Amino acid sequence: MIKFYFHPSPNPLKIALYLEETGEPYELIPVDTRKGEQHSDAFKAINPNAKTPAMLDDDVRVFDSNAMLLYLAEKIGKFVPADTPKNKAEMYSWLMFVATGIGPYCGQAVHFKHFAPKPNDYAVNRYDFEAWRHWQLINDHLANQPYMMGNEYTIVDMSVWGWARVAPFVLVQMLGKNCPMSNACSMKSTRDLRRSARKL
Ligand SMILES: N[C@@H](CCC(=O)N[C@@H](CS)C(=O)NCC(=O)O)C(=O)O
Repeated sequence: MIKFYFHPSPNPLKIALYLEETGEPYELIPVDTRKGEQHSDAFKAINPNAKTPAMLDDDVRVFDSNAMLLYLAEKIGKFVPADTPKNKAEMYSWLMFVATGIGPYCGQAVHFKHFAPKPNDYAVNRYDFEAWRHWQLINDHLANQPYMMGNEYTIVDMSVWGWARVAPFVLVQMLGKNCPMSNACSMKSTRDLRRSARKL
């Protein structure tokens, strides 16, 4: 059975959603990153980068959330688009966009807005600008289609959802009814319907 190393934060939640959506059996192993448990030698043998999420599938280790989504989707065969070059190109592009853009910029925006010991306008403005710019792209992309890949709910939506949940905390001004990014803010692709997402 899959051993899933978890902390309740955006990147691990993408994987929790996939496992819940597919019903794949897994054992959840909490890693308390606030206590520094990610730095133990035992955990670093699974993820040398010392971050959650990670997993062990028998003797196969996988780390980094979007790599894990791809691994699981290929293995289980659910929530992946039809295997065409066009679909694959679109899926890889958006997954990398989340991994290298949404995730890091949102993470740093949160850090400098909410947790930095001293106010630093330069850092806040830099990461806030990029976080907003990245969410604007998602928002525009979802303006005329329900899901990131068009009409089909896939691992790309799960990857975006991990961060969409915390978007109001990242982009403070998004709070409120007149959210200027309504498509991204309400995360069209998972809203209303996904019982697993509501559970997590
Ligand atoms: N690129 C990694 C980033 C993982 C990451 O930043 N995880 C955070 C939780 S969302 C973490 O473990 N933070 C603890 C730390 O940085 O020590 C992924 O997508 O899995």
